Amino acid sequence: MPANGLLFDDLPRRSAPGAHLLDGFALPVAAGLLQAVQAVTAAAPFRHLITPGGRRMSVAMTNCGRLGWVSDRRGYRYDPIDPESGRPWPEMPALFGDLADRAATAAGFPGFRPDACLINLYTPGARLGMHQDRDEGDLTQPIVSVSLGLPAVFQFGGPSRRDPVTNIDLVHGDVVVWGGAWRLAHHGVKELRDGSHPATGQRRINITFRCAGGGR
Ligand code: MD3
Ligand code: FE
Repeated sequence: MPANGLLFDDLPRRSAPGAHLLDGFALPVAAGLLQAVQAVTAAAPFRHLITPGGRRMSVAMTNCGRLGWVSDRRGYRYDPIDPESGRPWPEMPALFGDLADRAATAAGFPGFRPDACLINLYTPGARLGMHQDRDEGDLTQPIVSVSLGLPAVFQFGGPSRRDPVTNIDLVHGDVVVWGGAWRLAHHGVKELRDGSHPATGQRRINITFRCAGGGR
């Protein structure tokens, strides 16, 4: 994978402006990010959400920031209140907002001010099926994704469910910025393999930053 380069420059027919892998971009702040995740989960613990179809997600989730992504039998939505606690989600740690803005700027999206931050926890066997992220109010803004801990095989396709799927490994410290033509690409994460990482033990944590509120 090219260092700090276009993610898809080796795949010219699938490349499009806006998708960038920033190899190891979060490494210098990884310990701080994990500490901040601890603080968030003390107030809003990881939980397994239920899909509208009634299935329990294998990935556990929580949120920080003004809006949090939630799923239940009624559907998917962004909500300012944590349904488990009845309180607002924890504030977004300053380190999160700073990293998200620096990564977005490095990828050509300056002035990124996410109002939602979804934190995913994978333990061995957890997976995320192919989906699009389209519940956000501002689809002109990218999504910034930070991977910590165990490596995962990330799958991405295209705007159509039938587009071919490519796999890439995301490892501890990787940051991906998905914008432009890639914003509505289908994507998923394969079943997490057993393993242990010095920073997280038998876990993978993925943090995504989103502009969910549509410019409010
Ligand atoms: C490509 N999370 O939370 S992050 C999600 O690793 C999600 O936990 C995955 O998909 C994870 O919704 C993948 C990478 C990602 C996030 C959003 C995207 C890739 C994307 C939006 C459009 C295209
Ligand atoms: Fe997603």
